[in-house]
Amino acid sequence: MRFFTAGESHGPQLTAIIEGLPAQMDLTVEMINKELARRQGGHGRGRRMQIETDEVVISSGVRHGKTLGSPVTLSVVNDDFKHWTKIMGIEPLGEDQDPADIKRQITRPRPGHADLVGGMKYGHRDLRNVLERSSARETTMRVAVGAVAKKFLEELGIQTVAHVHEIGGVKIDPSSYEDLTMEQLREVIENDPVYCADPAASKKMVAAIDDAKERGDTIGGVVEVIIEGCPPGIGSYVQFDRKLDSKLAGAMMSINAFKGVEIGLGFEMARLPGSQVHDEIQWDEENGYTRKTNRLGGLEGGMSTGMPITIKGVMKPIPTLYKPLESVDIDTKEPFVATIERSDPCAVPAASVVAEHVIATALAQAIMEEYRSDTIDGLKKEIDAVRQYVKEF
Ligand code: EPS
Repeated sequence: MRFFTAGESHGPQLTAIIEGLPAQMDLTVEMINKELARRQGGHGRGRRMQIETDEVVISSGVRHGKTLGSPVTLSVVNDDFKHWTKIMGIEPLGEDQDPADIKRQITRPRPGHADLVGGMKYGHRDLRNVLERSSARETTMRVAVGAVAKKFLEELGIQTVAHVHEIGGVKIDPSSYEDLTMEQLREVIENDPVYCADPAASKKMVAAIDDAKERGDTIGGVVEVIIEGCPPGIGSYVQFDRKLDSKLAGAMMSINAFKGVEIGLGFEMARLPGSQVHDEIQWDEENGYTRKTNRLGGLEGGMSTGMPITIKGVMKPIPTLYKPLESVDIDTKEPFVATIERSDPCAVPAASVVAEHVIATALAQAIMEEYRSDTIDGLKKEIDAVRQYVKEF
């Protein structure tokens, strides 16, 4: 399965094309819209989210609610485009139009954004040409594609959930979610303003976001994705580019503003002896091979072990600040203090939804690389056969 996304933040629409999905799979706009709405939510979002109501249009690859096996095209209209038709127009400028008159041109790169290097790389002296695509608005389509991937995984008995672990230095108490089922965890976070399972931490996170907003600053955090039901042996140790952990980590790092990834205990492993890191193996008739603990986060040797996969990502504070940072105007080469741009003080809750969807997409791709049936029922049979085989191995 491969896919592309396209679209500028204030352009007419965002688009994705997915190719290689199995046929006969249930797919509706409702399944995707539910996830798009979650991505738009979470305490700490800015004014743009009051303008947009992201709703997907499916314009190919699905008929009467089922995938055809042909490419699936998804699109979401940018409601804000109506305010930007002149600035973001597609048609060439008329002879009577002076490019210098185009409004909202940007010659002042924001520290921490793609603005400056992107302008250099593509020869854009109006840095708007960079930020329109580097904007996290793009994650809308990654969630849309991921919602399709999540449906695919669900059909194979694989569940995913993501939650917020930390915001602005406030950490979750792990005992608040460790004993919850996936379903319970999903329910708890869906009713929480920052998608966090620990009510005490959540309150402090909301306060930290409000405080950052007041100070004209932004704050980052850590999100965790949990996957249950993945059969053992997805990915491989035989070649570096087939390792599942590297694919999942790469997917996490592809999210705007993400700067680091941890699998299982992650960086904590550096501080622990091997006896407290590796998970002892056991076997019983009902469950086959399992591990007594899951400190390696469901991955050994670049392959899924069959235990839950746990992967965390860290999001830096959004670099568009009301509190100005120093930069240099590319026309005058004079230093300036950044002007105020519209921004979200904290998008970590939304980023947890994005993380869940990009990880679901990467896992679905890895499964489709290894199991090749062209129908969803064919794939289900293959995966069920693997599950039976590994139990008796
Ligand atoms: C973003 C800036 C803001 C965010 C945007 C990402 O948009 P605007 O420039 O229109 O104020 O709201 O996020 C989204 C639009 C979204 O859908 O998540 C940026 O600079 O990355």
